Amino acid sequence: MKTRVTELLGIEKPIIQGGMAWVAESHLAAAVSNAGGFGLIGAANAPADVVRNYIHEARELTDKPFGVNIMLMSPFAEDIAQLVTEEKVAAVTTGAGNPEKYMAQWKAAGIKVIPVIASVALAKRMERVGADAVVAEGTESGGHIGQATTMTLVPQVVDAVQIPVIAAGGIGDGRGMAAAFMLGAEAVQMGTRFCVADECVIHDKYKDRILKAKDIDSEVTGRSHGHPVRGLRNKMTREYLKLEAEGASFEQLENLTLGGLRKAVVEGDTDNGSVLAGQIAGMITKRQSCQEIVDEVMDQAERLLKIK
Ligand code: TUI
Repeated sequence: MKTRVTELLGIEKPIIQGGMAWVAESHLAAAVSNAGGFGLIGAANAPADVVRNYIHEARELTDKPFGVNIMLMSPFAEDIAQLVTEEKVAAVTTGAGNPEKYMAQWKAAGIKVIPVIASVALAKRMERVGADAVVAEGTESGGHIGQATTMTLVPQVVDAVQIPVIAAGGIGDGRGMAAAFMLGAEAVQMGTRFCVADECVIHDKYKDRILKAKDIDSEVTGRSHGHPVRGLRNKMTREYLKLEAEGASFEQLENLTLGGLRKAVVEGDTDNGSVLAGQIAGMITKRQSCQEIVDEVMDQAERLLKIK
């Protein structure tokens, strides 16, 4: 399936892996790229040395192109912006902010720039300052989220910009991918489905929590202080939402989640940690290799879109 996104990134299949904090490291990114999609290393809050190692490791594991996702709220965002320029990675995606000030240096280094956006306004602005494509990410996604749903955001962004649009949020199989293409998307980004991939190095208990999740197990914390984050309901989210309803301060709430993602991903503490995942978790019930995931999603989407 050829689209402007497969051309832009030099990939065979228009499936991009989300740049998930603590989850998207070299093994996962390389496996997705080897499967014909586009893998991403999630820089999250990691310092540049850690991300540099991931990039070098991924280059050992694949000859295919892969990218880096920069979380713009990270204290190291500036360092990572320089790092990707030096390393000349194939593409950069950005999240949780506006990457405008880095755009010129990345473009000059020949890096494709794909901001993740949650509104039409930011999509238009990113196009104006030279973005090559945007990821329109609906509120069904895991992690830090905007307000619009994928179903409403994607067609509105497609209508508003000329550059290709990649749909994200709530897409976990070929039906979701076909639906996104019907809305005008030219690729999809999936996160939660790749969390349970064999090549994904997160704790087994995290994977199990996703595999056992039901449709209504998704919860959003942090709405009261303007940084909503979606994950699976557990002891931590219950306490958090209780405190939030009681009007707790940002500091009190932050204490509850500090290091929470590490706790869940590395230690497997899915009760007290942050088990970030999208609303589609309830549909994800099997462990597969990245190749099996990419092939299965593509096959189903192509049949539905009647191009196979
Ligand atoms: O960034 C994400 N998802 C993330 S980042 C992350 S790390 C984190 N962990 C805990 C708390 C906070 C962050 C986990 N998940 N997705 C892309 C995304 N970007 N979604 C929404 C946005 C966004 C929101 C506001 C982009 C831009 C924006 O405002 C731009 C402006 O004008 O400043």
